[in-house]
Amino acid sequence: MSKITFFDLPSVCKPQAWSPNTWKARFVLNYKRIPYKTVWVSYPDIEETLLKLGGEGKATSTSRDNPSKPLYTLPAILDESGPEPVLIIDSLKIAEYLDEKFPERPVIPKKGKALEYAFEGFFGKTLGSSLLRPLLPFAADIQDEKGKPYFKNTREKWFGMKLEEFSPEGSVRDAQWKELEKAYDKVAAVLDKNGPGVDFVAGGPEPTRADFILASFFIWIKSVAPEEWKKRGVEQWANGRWARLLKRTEEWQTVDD
Ligand SMILES: N[C@@H](CCC(=O)N[C@@H](CS)C(=O)NCC(=O)O)C(=O)O
Repeated sequence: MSKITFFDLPSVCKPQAWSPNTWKARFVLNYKRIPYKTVWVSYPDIEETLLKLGGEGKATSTSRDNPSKPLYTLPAILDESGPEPVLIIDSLKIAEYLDEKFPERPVIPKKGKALEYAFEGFFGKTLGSSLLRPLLPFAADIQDEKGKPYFKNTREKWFGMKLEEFSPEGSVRDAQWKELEKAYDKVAAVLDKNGPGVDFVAGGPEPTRADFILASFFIWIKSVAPEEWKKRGVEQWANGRWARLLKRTEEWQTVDD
């Protein structure tokens, strides 16, 4: 019997789940049909929560403004099905752990592993910062009360500007969305190499973690900025490829809110 707790970031959205990084892991749990329970942890409580569960030394990176300070992040899972509880932090490590423990319905298939691993880097490089400037102000708005000031202060510090300056309405914002669409078109151009009618990155009938990465970011955009989502016609981008991906992964977009 699986006894897994999934740590996710709360929001005022319905359902609450909004973070692209945590969605990457939630998708894996849902796809593999592993029972779990969500515990919602606001940004300022992440470090304390994970340290209490034995997360010491498991920070995924360091703080942008203080490279000597470890940065504790979500997603994380706590597996209490064995004799000792196991805490896993980081969406990729979670996918690897769950594939090992629950080999059915793998999300990192045995064949083509190298490309599966390379995809996340390619995605990150191609989308680069195009996603952040237009989306972060919206992500700030949907934080819970506790997370709001933390999100605003940290992001303003990282970028050295006020949230209001990230994506001012008008020509600046319009250009950012055009740039974002163009960056996504570059990803689509690579996926088009799979041939017509193929929706998933690895080219097979089942999704892999790469598809969940893509879908997670679209869920992020759609949940934090629903008006922009409509206004910018994201569902029409890349000949509807992204809308199709969301449809085909809908089954695994459930949240135990
Ligand atoms: N590589 C990590 C990245 C996780 C990450 O950056 N998570 C963000 C939430 S989207 C976080 O927890 N940030 C903590 C903070 O900003 O203090 C993963 O894939 O799990």
